[in-house]
Amino acid sequence: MGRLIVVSNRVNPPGDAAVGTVGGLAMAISAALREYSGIWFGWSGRTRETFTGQLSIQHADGVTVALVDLEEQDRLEYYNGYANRTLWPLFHYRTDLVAYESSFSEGYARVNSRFAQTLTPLIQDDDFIWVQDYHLLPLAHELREKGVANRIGFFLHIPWPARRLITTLPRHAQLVEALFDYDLIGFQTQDSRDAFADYVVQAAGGAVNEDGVVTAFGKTTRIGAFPIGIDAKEFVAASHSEAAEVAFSRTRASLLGRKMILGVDRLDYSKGLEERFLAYEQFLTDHPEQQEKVFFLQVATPSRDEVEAYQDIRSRLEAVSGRINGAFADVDWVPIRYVNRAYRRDVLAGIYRAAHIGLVTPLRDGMNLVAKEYVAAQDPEDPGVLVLSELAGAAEQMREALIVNPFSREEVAAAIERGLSMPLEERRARWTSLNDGVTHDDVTAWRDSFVEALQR
Ligand code: GDG
Repeated sequence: MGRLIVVSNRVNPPGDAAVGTVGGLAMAISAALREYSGIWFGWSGRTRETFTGQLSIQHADGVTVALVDLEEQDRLEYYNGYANRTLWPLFHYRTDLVAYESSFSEGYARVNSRFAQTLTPLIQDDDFIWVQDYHLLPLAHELREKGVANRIGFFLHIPWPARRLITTLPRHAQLVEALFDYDLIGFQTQDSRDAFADYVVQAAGGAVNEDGVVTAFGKTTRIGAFPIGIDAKEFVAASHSEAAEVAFSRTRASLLGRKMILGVDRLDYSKGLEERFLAYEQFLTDHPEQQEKVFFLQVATPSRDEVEAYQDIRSRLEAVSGRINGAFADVDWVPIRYVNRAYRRDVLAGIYRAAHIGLVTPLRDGMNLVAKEYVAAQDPEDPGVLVLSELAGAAEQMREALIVNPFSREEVAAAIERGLSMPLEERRARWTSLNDGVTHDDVTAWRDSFVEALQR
């Protein structure tokens, strides 16, 4: 069997795992690459004056990492531009935030072509290639143009939007047609897979059969839902680590007998943080008897802060949390602790375990791994309650969570109240069933099912 080549916008070299901030996805990809003696190819995150296509190659932990530098213009037009100001908001249903600039689509095409140009010489005949996410939708097309005939698969980590949304994108047909140069296209959910199929049939006049074989633009590919999971074993171990125990005890001690509601997110408008803060305010208003008995910890790690919409959401959240704290706080109690920093993964696991409610209410999310991590980190004897948005991909699998509409303050407030008063027996029953899913459908299962389908 050939080698596996994983291509993604950014690469987390396996050695970084020691720092403890590398996510489960990076670890799973590293593990797959070790198994297939593979290569992980992507942007170094650095820019230089002109593009040279020169690769920096490192060998870490049985995996070869190949990194390429881009130009400053690429960063602005491809990364901050088309990827994060056009595709990300559009695919998360925020058409109000979408920028349609021709320089962005040119930059996106240029970088995909540069990726193909630098990657092609590394490819051997029996390698198979797995491309990750929305930054690289047309990469297979670029590789095919350079004569690459290998198996190439694609996995989309974010939602595939409804047809009426994707058709607002200039040259959408070109973008979708390019996807037909993959041999397999994987989505997080059945819902995304169906939305793609709907586009193929209704907008492209193509056909989809029940095995997921799709034909359009005179080409054929396959589609499927491959819901991503977490490395549950690793995360359970992290939640028992010394760092986690310390974080757990520190957090619980700071509660002074109160109950804690927890949110953990990248600071992104798709995560519904403002709506979540307002729902919590609603809860405090609806249940004055709960004031001073709970508090809400929101960890929001700064992200993409060169993009204006991210600066906006950051200042809005500061204003809303400040206003709520001003309105409700007392000398010895603040209702919201809003933290803008990143924690080590093991520390985070301890914080999850200390929380009585995991509040995961994105307005749109491909999957949402925080929901799964929250479950994995719980104490089986005394587990917390997961409140989960029906608009997160995770809601297709995690039906035993308290499922809410994140746009409804009343619904979220009621779910918080229900979670806080849920009897131990019901908490255990719900958790057991959620945890079975998280353990069984883990990141290894995701990876293996995709790679097997690609080889088939
Ligand atoms: C995209 C899709 C899909 C967060 N704060 C800290 C920290 N995190 C980690 C979490 C979790 C990860 O970041 C976030 O993953 P999500 O899945 O919630 O969201 P995105 O970043 O938007 O990911 C998403 C995912 O891709 C995978 O396919 O599920 O839908 O949008 O692992 O733990 N990690 C550490 N410190 C923090 O402060 N160490």
